Amino acid sequence: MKRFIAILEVAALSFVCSSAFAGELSSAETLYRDNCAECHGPARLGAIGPSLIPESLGRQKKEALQAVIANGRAQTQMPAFADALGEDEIAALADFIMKPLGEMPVWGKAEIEASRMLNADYKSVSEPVFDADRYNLFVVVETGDHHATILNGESFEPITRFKTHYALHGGPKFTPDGRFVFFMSRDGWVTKYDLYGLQKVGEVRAAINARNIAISKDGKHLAVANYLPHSLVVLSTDDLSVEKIFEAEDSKGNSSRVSAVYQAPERDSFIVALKDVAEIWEIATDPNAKPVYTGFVHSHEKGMVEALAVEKGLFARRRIEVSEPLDDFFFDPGYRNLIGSARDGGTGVVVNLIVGREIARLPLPGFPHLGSGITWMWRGRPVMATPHLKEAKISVIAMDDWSVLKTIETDGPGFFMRSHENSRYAWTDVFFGPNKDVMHIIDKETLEIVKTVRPEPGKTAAHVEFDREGKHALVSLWEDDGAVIVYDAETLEEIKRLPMRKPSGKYNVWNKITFSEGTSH
Ligand code: DHE
Repeated sequence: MKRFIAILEVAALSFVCSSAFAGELSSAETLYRDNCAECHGPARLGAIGPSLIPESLGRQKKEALQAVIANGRAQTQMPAFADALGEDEIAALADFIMKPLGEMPVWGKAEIEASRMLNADYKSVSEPVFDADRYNLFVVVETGDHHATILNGESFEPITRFKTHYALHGGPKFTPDGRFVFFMSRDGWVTKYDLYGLQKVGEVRAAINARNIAISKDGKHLAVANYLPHSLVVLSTDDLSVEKIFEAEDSKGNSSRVSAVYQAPERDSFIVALKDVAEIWEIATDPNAKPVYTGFVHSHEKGMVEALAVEKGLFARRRIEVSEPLDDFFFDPGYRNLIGSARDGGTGVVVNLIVGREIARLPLPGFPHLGSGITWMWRGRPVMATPHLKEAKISVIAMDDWSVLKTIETDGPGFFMRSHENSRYAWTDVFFGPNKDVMHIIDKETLEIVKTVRPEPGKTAAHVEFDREGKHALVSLWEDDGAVIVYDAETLEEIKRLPMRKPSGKYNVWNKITFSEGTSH
């Protein structure tokens, strides 16, 4: 760890010299240096504590940050500063950490490799060390105190619980055999965990600020999508070493944040969403991938069009030009088309991955959250349903002609939606607004809400995941003193409540490795 902190400080030096630290320090900067830098790094990039930059702080408001500085964080090493600092000083510190960084941090192969730590005590086992269906485990991410619980998906008893990095985000990703799981924190840490031996295998910091991860079809490569720096990092899932770093730039050299990376199993590739440029990338994960031409030029001499250059084999990159930057992708079951959100928050754009161009646009006002959509067959037609982050509705879209089949009114904007092949119901939360404590249950045949449950009045209910057979639906009580609530997926009655610390998401091994149509991938 000491070696990593030393590397982090060297990496930070370029900022420190060229940023405000080089000249007169403002009072907030002095306060930061004297009170925070030791744990959070001289340039706010994190050390033993998380990084303190807007990209990592997420949606936290100034008041919430002030409260953490004043009172500390329970069950962490974050101390309370209320006795040492005045209210004005705490407010100045909160303002300071909410300011964007002045320059792009350097976080290349050397820095990533230097952060890599393999667990010297790790011992590989040939069989799971617990007595439960290895495929029907749930991995529950508890962001309340930054832990993960491995839950038996039949008895709903916790098998083990362990500490994670601060602020995990996005779904953990599983190797195709369900043996290993990879977690990612917003601070860019990737952790490999053995679900048979219930041990951490190792970890590496792939970025300063990361968005999500995706695993390749063969389970050998893990891609990390990053905002800081602008990069896509590909790691070996075996030992977390760096295999490839793509600097995120379009074909004209314009730099971009990477919004997300997805596995396209049917295509044996990663699909990459770029936040600031009008391109989507497809990165081959098949060592024998067909050549991809990176451009064409008209040769007057030969009187013909010639290929400029070609990328082929593993990690060959194909650039798909689109009319505007697209985000938050959902794929049809065959991974032939993706639908992404346009920046206006009111349009879904369908891109056909075979021909590599847009084929349809559909009106989806109110910021659809396409990434958490689900799909099923409805009266012989493939449909998808998506909640909206800013409007109280669910859109049901026919994927054969990309028309909006139905808009279902809800009690407020939602975040996550879930179902299972064996269930006739789809569950969706009302994440925002006064009704954040309810979950709607929709009949997938009639497309009507058939029941609304309120697990705990006034407490946010969110994020559902089914067990392997689709017999139970697990709902999060998204609070620090929260719970995972197990419902019978047929009778829709609560059958068990397990106390948990803000269980932000839960992930069933079987549903993930089989790409169940009712869950995220
Ligand atoms: Fe997420 C998944 C993007 C805010 C909790 N979120 C994802 C994914 C993306 C994404 C691209 C899919 C990744 C994957 O699983 O591989 N999230 C974004 C945003 O752009 C947004 C709106 C703003 C941001 O700050 O990044 C955002 N997300 C949040 C939150 O505020 C949530 C509610 C709390 C948190 O922990 O940060 C949140 N996002 C989640 C969760 C998943 C997720 C729990 C995994 C869902 C799943 O079941 O797969």
